[in-house]
Amino acid sequence: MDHPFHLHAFFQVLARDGVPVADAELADEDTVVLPQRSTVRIVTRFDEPGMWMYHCHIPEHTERGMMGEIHVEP
Ligand SMILES: [Cu+2]
Repeated sequence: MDHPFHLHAFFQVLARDGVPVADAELADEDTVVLPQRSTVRIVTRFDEPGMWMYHCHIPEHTERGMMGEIHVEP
């Protein structure tokens, strides 16, 4: 099934399944839908050090462990 991946920071999707997205599609987002067995490459910038959370936006998936933190050091 699809997973709406959410990061607690804005990012841009650079590629889907290894294929670069068109410049016109580049936009700041905080959620991207990931179809089953797909990948995305994103770029982001963290303005502050700390722990930045990411998770699937489907609550049952988050509760089952589809979440994590990115530790940003100063
Ligand atoms: Cu999910």
